[in-house]
Amino acid sequence: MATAVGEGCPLRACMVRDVTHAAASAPPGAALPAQQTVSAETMPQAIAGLATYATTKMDLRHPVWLFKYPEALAAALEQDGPPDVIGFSHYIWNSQLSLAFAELVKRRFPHTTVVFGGPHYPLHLPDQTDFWHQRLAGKVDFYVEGEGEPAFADLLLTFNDFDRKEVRGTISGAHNLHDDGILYTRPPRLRIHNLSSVPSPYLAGLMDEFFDGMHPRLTAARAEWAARTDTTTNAEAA
Ligand code: B12
Repeated sequence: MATAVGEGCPLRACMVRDVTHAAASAPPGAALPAQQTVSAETMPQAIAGLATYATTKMDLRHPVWLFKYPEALAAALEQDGPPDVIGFSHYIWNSQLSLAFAELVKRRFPHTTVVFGGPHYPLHLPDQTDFWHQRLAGKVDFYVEGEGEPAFADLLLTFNDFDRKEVRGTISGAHNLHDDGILYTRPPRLRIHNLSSVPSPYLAGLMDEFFDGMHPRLTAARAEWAARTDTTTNAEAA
């Protein structure tokens, strides 16, 4: 990778996860069911960890923007224009909303690279290939399988130097369906055992805006998750 740790990285990434569904908050033109409830009342700690980890690997010219509420993301995209990279968490409870946003972003901002991550992803290659063709193709550029922090940071560093079309199966844990129709994959790397390598998003102040009724998510779950053997993937461990 040509960009060394600590060198300037001009990319701007923004992310959304566990988004609140509301009739008025669907992205314009998206066919989303009208819902009125918060689908996950937890702070977006996982994506915030991606952000704090990334800052240990590169100097981002623009801080990573975190989003939980779709209204805020839609407003930011309207007002501030497209980011270079946008990441979406993909859980069973926000799958449709994340995919609708991804489709909208791809339609309006084709140069923005869309990265997905999270456990709502098949475990085995044949199913992953079907999943890409049936749900992700045309909306998502990369899917990070398993723990996201190192793979996401590697992707950001790579996009800093290379066109995303050149990235095929070179980053552990990152999958992408190339124009040639082949799903390029590399298995996730070993799990992070030293969780202090992911600086606390709470101490970094990234969670402050989400003390608005959302519940903090504690790392106990991850400690349990990380304590399992290295021979299983995150999804298998779950
Ligand atoms: C803690 C937990 C809960 C908590 C908190 C949930 C929350 N919203 O935060 C509670 C008890 C509330 C809960 C409830 C439910 N849960 Co739960 N829960 C978990 C558990 C045990 C740990 C999650 C966790 O904190 N992991 C630690 C964080 C850091 O990891 P992470 O979220 O996976 O994020 C990492 C990667 O996925 C990836 N990543 C995530 N987003 C992104 C985005 C990008 C761009 C990238 C690159 C990477 C990336 O990188 C992150 C950092 O490494 C997991 C099982 C597990 N062992 O993972 C199930 C799990 C997430 N839950 C699950 C389910 C189904 C539910 C329920 C729907 C159950 C039910 N029927 O009611 C509810 C609904 C929750 C809701 N809407 O909020 C499923 C989700 C399956 C799926 N396909 O999405 C899981 C995976 C368990 C399972 N195997 O079935 N849950």
